[in-house]
Amino acid sequence: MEEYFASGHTACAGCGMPITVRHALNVLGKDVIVVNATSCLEIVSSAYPRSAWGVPYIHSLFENSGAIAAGAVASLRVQGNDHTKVVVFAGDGSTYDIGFGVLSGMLERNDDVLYICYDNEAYMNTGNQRSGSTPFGAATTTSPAGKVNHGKMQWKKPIAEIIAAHQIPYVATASIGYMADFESKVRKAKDMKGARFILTLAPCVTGWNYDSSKTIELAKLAVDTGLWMLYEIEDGKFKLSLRPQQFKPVADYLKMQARFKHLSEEQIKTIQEHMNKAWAEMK
Ligand SMILES: Cc1ncc(C[n+]2csc(CCOP(=O)(O)OP(=O)(O)O)c2C)c(N)n1
Ligand SMILES: [Mg+2]
Repeated sequence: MEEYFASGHTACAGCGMPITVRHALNVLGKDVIVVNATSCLEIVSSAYPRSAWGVPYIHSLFENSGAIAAGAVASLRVQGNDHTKVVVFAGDGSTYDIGFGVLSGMLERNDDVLYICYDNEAYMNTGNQRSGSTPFGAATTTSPAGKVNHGKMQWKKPIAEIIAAHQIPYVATASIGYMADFESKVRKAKDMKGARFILTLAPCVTGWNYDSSKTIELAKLAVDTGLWMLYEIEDGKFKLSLRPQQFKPVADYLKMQARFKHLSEEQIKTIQEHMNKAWAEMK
């Protein structure tokens, strides 16, 4: 099989992000233009004079990947090209926070763009600062755990729901722990028109601080504990992709990662209850 995201990039061993990008591009194929917001992905893949990209690639600012992608689509269509897909890869810092205004505009105009956010739950490239995506209780350099705070004090921003409120044709959540599900969502989104959004959980070895051989296991456990829900919202219709027969305790997931190591049993219970409530609301 031809690869469009080559080995030899400089991501950490076990990083979830190149796994996300490589598998998405294998499904999308050659006829794409990638727009990539400033992030770990840009740094590890495009240090001049080397490049990991086997497809055309534009690095955008942190805040404007939505606008660059919309411009690329407009330019292609004016040239009579209605087949090349424009795909954004962006991190959570860009998607949830700093690029959100421009992304919201892209969604509201229903620009013909597939936007894939690899969510590693913090600003990792600059050394693990908290983002709107960082989960409750996680320690980062700007939400440290100490005597007063137990890591981040706020809950994760429900970005997929906020995106879905723009009434675009397709919104989905995925995890690299369930690769066939992720790939089938990319395949479906590929052939749709208008704005499509896929949010993928992509563990970060250094920021989450776990054994680098456990990336896929962790990405699977996030789903199996119910903390990361897999679903699609297609033309406004919600469809759950997978419901674990029996949820594993959230502690199984939290205890594998040093970013949660300070949490008390009481705080873990709070997270368990929050997860139970999220599932009750989803139903
Ligand atoms: C407007 C702006 N603010 C801050 C930065 C510095 N910066 C570069 S990458 C980055 C972190 C990106 O976080 P995320 O989007 O989650 O991607 P990750 O690095 O985690 O892959 C930051 C803060 C920047 N480039 N532009
Ligand atoms: Mg990030």
